[in-house]
Amino acid sequence: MMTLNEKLLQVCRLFRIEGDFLGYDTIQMGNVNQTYEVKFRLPDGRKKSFLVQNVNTYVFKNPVQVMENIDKVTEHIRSKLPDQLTLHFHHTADRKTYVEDGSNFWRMTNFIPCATYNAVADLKIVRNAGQAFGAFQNQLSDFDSDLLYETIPDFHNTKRRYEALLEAAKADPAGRVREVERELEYLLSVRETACSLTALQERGELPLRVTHNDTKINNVLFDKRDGRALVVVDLDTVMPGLVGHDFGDAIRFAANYVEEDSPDFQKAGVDMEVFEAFTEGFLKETASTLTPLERETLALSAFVLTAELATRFLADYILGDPYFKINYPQHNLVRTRCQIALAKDMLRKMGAMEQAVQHAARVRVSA
Ligand code: GN1
Ligand code: MG
Repeated sequence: MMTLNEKLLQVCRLFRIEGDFLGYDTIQMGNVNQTYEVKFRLPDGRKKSFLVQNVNTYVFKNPVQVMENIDKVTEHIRSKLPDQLTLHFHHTADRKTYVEDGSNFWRMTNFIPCATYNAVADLKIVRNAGQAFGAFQNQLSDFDSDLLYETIPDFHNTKRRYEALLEAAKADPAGRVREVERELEYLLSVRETACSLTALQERGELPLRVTHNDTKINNVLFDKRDGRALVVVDLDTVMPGLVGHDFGDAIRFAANYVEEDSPDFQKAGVDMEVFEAFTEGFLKETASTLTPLERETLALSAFVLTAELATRFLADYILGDPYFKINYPQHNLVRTRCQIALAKDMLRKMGAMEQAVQHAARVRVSA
C-alpha cells in the first residue's frame, strides 16, 4: 500500500510536474473533496506549489462530467473576459485533466496565493464576495445550460431533500433516529416554507439560470493585500439553478454569527450587517436582471437553503455519515443543530432581511 506522500508524487508526475517533491500540506477546505497543497523545487530551482484534489466519487458519481462542465464554464468566461483570473487544470500526457485510479479521481490546478475566509469581520470583503458571486452569474448569463451535465441531480430540489430525509429516517440503518426526533420534528414543521422555492420553480414562476450552487464565502479567493475578489472557485456544482440558490447559500454561510458546524448553536443567527453588505455587493451586479419575484424571494431563499442543508446533514447523520466528511462522530448532528438554530433566527428576521433586499435593489436599479 502506497503512502499518501508516494501517491501524491505519483499523481504529480502523471500531471507532468518535474523536479524534487518537497512535501504536502492538507488543506482544511470543503466537506466532500480532499485537498492538498503539494510543493516542488522545479528543475530551474524555483519553489512552486500546486493544488491537488481527490474528488469524492461517492458524491460525484460521474467526475469526468464534472470536469467537462468546469472546462466549458471556465472557457466561456475566459473567452469573454481574457483578463479575468480563472482556474487552469493541468493535463496528463494523454491530455486529460484528471487521473483515475480505482475509486480515486485526482485533478491538479495552480496554487493561487490568496486569502480565504470562513468567517469575515470586514464588511468590505463581504461586499466584494457578494459582487464576485453576482458577477459570476452574469458571466454565465449567456451560457447555454444545455451544454452542462447535471452533476448531482436535484441538488437544490428541497422537496427531494425532504423526501430523502424521510426515507433515511424510515430505514434508520444506524439506529440514530431516536436521538434526532426533535430535529426531525422541527424540520417537518417548516417543510412547506422550506419547499416554497422549489414549488415556485416547478410552476415556472422563477427563471432557471446557470448558477454556482455552492456559494460559501471560502469559495472566493481574495487578494491578500487589498481584499479584492480574485476568482470564484469550486465549480463542481455549476448547473442550472435559481438565483436564490446562490444568494441563499452564501447568506447561510457568511452571515451566520458562528461557523456552520459550531457546537455553540445558541449563538447562531443572522448578522444583519453582513447580510446587508453581501446583498449590496450581489445586487450591484444582478439587480437589473432580476424579475420582481426573484427579488421578492431572495430573503426567503436564505431560510430555504439553510433548512435544506439541515435536512441534508440530518439525513447523512441518520445514514451513518456516508456523504459529508466528519471530524468526530456527532459532527453531522452538530451541523444540523447549528443550521436549525440559524433557520429559526432567519424566520424571526425575515421582515428585516426583505427590507434590506428591497433597499439594496432600489439603490442599484436607480443608480
Ligand atoms: C459541501 O465540500 P464543500 O464545502 O464545497 C456541499 C455543499 C454544502 C457544503 C456545506 C457537492 O460543499 O452543498 O452546502 O458542503 N457540496 C456538495 O458545508 O454536496
Ligand atoms: Mg463545493
